[in-house]
Amino acid sequence: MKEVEVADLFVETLRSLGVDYLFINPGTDTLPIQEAISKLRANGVEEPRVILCPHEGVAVSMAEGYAMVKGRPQLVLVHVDVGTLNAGSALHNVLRDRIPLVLCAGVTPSILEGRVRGSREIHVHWMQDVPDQSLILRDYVKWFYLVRNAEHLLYALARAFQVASSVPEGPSYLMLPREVLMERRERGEIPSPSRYPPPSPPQGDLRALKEAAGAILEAMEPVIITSYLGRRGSSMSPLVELSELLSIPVLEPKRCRANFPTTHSNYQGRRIGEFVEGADLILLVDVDVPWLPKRGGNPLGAEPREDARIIHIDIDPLKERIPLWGFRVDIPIIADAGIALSKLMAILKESPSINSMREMISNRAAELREKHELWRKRLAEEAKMRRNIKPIEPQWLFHILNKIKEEDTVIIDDSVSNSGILQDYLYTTRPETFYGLNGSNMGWGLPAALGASLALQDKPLIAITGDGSFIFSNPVAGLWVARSYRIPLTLIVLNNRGYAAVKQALLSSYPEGWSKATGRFIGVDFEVPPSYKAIAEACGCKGYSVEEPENLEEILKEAYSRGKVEPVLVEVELKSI
Ligand SMILES: Cc1ncc(C[n+]2csc(CCOP(=O)(O)OP(=O)(O)O)c2C)c(N)n1
Ligand SMILES: [Mg+2]
Repeated sequence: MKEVEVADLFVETLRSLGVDYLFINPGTDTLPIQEAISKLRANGVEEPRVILCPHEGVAVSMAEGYAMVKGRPQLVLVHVDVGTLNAGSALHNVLRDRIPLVLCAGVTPSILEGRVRGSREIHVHWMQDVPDQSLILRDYVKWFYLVRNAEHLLYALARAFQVASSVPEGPSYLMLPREVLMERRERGEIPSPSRYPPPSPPQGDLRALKEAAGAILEAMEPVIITSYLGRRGSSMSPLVELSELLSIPVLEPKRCRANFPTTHSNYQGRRIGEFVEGADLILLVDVDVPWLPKRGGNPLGAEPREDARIIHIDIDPLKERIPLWGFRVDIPIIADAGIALSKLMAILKESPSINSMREMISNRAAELREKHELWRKRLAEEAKMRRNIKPIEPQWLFHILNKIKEEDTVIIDDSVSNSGILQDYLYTTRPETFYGLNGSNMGWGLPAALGASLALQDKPLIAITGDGSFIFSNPVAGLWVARSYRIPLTLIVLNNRGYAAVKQALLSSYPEGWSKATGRFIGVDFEVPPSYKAIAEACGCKGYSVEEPENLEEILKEAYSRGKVEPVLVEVELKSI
């Protein structure tokens, strides 16, 4: 039988694992895989496609962006300990956003003598020898494994994909020693990944759902709070049905997905405090932080009633990866929330008590409509009041952007301190048209949007990022990828000359502090910001800059239309922090 290199078997397996793209940043340990792909290409096989990412953070966030749209894990391949360290903070988002992803890193050769193929040969092979490479990111992966021999490499690979794809999804980490990849062996049977599928997600325990239905029917003032239900597009419609059946307001403390049509009269935005405090029943659906401690005028601050019953339907109700969670729940239900909501609906619809509730339900509907319309009217007025204000105000920006974007335009939200306003103004009506960062690692927007755009193919995409987050994202690496691989997108950089989020937090923690009294805030502003437009142009992308509120619409329109076919950056000058 013909001998092959183990790396050949590795790359041949990737296709069957659903890998369309390999996001790579190479080193001496990844050479066998690069060589194997070259061999594949020579044989006319063009998949998986390879994207060279000149920074590992870009590779991880691109793979995240792709998987969040497609639902399938992709492969990121990086260089030993150093590549893993660079990948690290982007991996925080993958874990927090519950996105399936497989990260592979090489391992420096452990065989010192040169007799074995792949063994140590250059200076860095000693420098990159660390006691336990997995320690770098153990807290950020669901599963990790050091491949010790060729025999089990493919089983480990299949398992890495299986674990990453099982709910709650997340990253797997596989460490690949070079000697193993370069080993020659007879082409044995490649284990079929179809024999290692992820288990189907839990559907919701019927007894618990019946109990939940009973509690919902008894409630006079129920509310629904969600954040990432829309991770499966089909979940939006059961939520609409449930909200309509009983006229229950739907709130989003942090929109991470398109969960509910935001133009629906039951939709009440982020006004958590206003709705939660009177509620006697709170239905939490796929949400990590439903409200915040009450403080100042924050609309997310709330103290639920002591006697409020709380139901929680979530793919991850335990939040095991958040050591201290603390929200009390009476009826926790682990389930794919879309499926569980459909089952809940079936139970509710059969209930005889619904008929006697008709009047109350229609009164609630009318009340919610009025609240929704008043709120929308107020938002529109607030935007219009700012139409001539320079520097441009975010309300005006997002009001205009909302007019320009189409119903199926995909929004990637990395707008940090402006994310609440963005959420208020940008209508999200269709499933799978909104992706917001749930994690907290800055630098996500550009690379995540690039990955999403690859997955979306011809669908238009607008990404909005803070200037700080943009700089964190390794913009030269990201924009180089955008240009080199001709990935279309419209990226809006919110230039407020610094870290508004940190400044706001400082003020809120030290309302009477030195920073406030002296007006000198340390470590938050970019006094002399770079030209973001010039950075785009230096990378071969089209760049725009807008300062005048009256030019905003025209420039955004032009940028958006170009951004459908090429990478475009628009820098919008907002008020300095
Ligand atoms: C990697 C990383 N470093 C630091 C922080 C802390 N941090 C949170 S928000 C923020 C500022 C982000 O600035 P920008 O993107 O300009 O958004 P703005 O606050 O101005 O809206 C920082 C530094 C973080 N979340 N992630
Ligand atoms: Mg900023």
